[in-house]
Amino acid sequence: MKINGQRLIDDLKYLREITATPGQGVTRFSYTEEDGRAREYLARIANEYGFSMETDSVGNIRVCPPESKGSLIIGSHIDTVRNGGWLDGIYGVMSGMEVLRTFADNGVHTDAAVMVYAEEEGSVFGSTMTGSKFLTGKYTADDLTALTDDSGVTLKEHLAECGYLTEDASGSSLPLAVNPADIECALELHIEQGPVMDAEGLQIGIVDTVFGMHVLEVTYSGLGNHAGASPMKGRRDSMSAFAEAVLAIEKVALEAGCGVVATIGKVSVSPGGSNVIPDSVRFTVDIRSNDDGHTSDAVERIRKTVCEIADGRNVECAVRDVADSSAIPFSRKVIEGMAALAEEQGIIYKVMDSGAVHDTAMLAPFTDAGMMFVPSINGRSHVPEEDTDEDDLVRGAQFLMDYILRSQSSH
Ligand code: HGY
Ligand code: MN
Ligand code: MN
Repeated sequence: MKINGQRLIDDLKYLREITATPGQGVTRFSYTEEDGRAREYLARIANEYGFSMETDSVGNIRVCPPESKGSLIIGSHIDTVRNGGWLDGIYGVMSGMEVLRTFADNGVHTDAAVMVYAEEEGSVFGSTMTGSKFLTGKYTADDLTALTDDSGVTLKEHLAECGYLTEDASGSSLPLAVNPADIECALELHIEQGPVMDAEGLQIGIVDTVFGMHVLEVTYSGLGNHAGASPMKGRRDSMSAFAEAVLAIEKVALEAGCGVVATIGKVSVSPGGSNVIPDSVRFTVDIRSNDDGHTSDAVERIRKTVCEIADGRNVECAVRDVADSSAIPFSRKVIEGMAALAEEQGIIYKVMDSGAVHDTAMLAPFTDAGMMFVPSINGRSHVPEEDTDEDDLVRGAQFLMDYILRSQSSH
């Protein structure tokens, strides 16, 4: 059964234009007007095919064909980073929609459904995989007020504004799109977002382990003052402390080896005048590896290092743990099934880890979960240059279709 590759590419090209930063990549933050327009596009397809489309209290979406039990979920996300690419997340969602449409077009039953996990990037609330963390109980109703955007507005307020949180959420009364206990298999098709497949000429990546991650937020508070009238000696400069910390953190990651990565991607300076010594600098540190021991060693070394730098410069240091998730291995059954299919089809594939995190990993403790990758040109992602050959995009979606057909027929 062949998917309609052109329809998939046309969908992706249409959705690429739903961005808050036209001409500068795709910016489609959760709970914004752009997010709403992408949801409307999904609703139009669901309506045309008579699929149900439910949105839960945190904004996760479930699209399900009328006869389907929805026991196999094909998931990903529609939100992006700022000035991101046109494929991250949305490729997996639209490939899932293409699979459901292909089954319907051919009059073949499936128990598959598509899941859109809300706020996967954490671009608004700082925590990745937010929707799937609620679905799997890592986050509870208490986190609706604990998670806030940069201006202090809580997730709960955003959700109420979008109309998703219709009742006063408390404890287990948070209505969610699926109960992981009802899921027999969770799959995700995604771009690799790294250099391996492009460099090695691979067609399909089969994911073994998704990296664990830990995000710290560090705030240095020094003494704000006049840039010209303050002698260099005796300054308590939080910007200089930040600069020293950046290079020290890089050194910790390089010395850790074992594939540990650490990134400082977001920094804010107060008050932010060119003629003012900052009174504070706040920055995030995103630390990851495929082994929780290595990740936590690096986290603790970095926590200690940033505090020592503060002491040495007589600035205060506050460290907040923003988000974390363990390194998660996918189901051997799914990995072996995908590898067997790739062998049979003569596809050039590799079983590999994922440095990027993905919602389907949150479901892995509850069900047979697995992921497949297609190459990213030049290994770029989370940038406007993110791209994948159309043949690779169609091959990936067809592989997803074939894997589902195979697993359905073996039931
Ligand atoms: O950060 C990640 O790995 C994912 O893109 N949210
Ligand atoms: Mn993604
Ligand atoms: Mn991403």
